[in-house]
Amino acid sequence: MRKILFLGVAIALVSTMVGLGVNAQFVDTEAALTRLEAGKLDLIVNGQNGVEVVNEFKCLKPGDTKLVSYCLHNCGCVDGYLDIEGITVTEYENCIAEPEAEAGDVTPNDGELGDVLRVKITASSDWWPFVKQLYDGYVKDLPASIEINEKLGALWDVEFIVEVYKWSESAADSLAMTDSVEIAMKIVLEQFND
Ligand SMILES: [Ca+2]
Ligand SMILES: [Ca+2]
Ligand SMILES: [Ca+2]
Ligand SMILES: [Ca+2]
Repeated sequence: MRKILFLGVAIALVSTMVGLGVNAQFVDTEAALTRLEAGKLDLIVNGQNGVEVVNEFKCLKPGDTKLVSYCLHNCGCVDGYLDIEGITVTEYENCIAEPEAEAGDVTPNDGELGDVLRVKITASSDWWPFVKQLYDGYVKDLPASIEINEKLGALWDVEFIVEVYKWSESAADSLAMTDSVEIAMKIVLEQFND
C-alpha cells in the first residue's frame, strides 16, 4: 500500500516536470518609443531677430538713388513662404523752407516727398530661377500689402532690395525740400505646405 502511494507521488511529480517542459520557449523583446517635438519657423533680417531694422538717408536731392539690401533668412527647420504686410507710408513736412513756400507749398501738415520719390522693391534667391519685382512706382502709391508668395525654405536666404531712386524732376520737386517720409513694413514668413 505504501509502495503504491509513493509511486503515485512520483508520477504526479514527473507529470508536473513534463508540463513545465512543454510551456518553455525562446523569447526576445525589443522596445520602441515615438518622441514628437514641434519645429521652428523663424525669420531673421540682416542677422537680427526681433528688432526693427532701420535704414536712414538724409539730405536727399533729385537724381539720387539709395539702395537698401536686406538678407531674409529662415533660421528654423520648417519651410515657409514670404509676404509683405502692414505697409504704411508716413509723410512729414518738418518745416516749410523759403524755397518750398515760393514753390507754392501751402500744406504745413502734409509732406510731399512721397509724391516725388520712386521706389523699386525686388526679391531674389539662389533657390529661385528668377528675380521677383514686387513694386515699382511712387512711394505714396505703395499698397498696404504685397504678396511675394514664394518659398523661403528652412535655412534658405532671400535678398530683399528696396531701391529709392530718382525724383520725378518736375516742378513739384521743390515742394519736397526738407520733407521726410517713412516706409514701414512687416515681412511675414508663414508655414509652407507642399
Ligand atoms: Ca524671428
Ligand atoms: Ca506741404
Ligand atoms: Ca513740403
Ligand atoms: Ca518741408
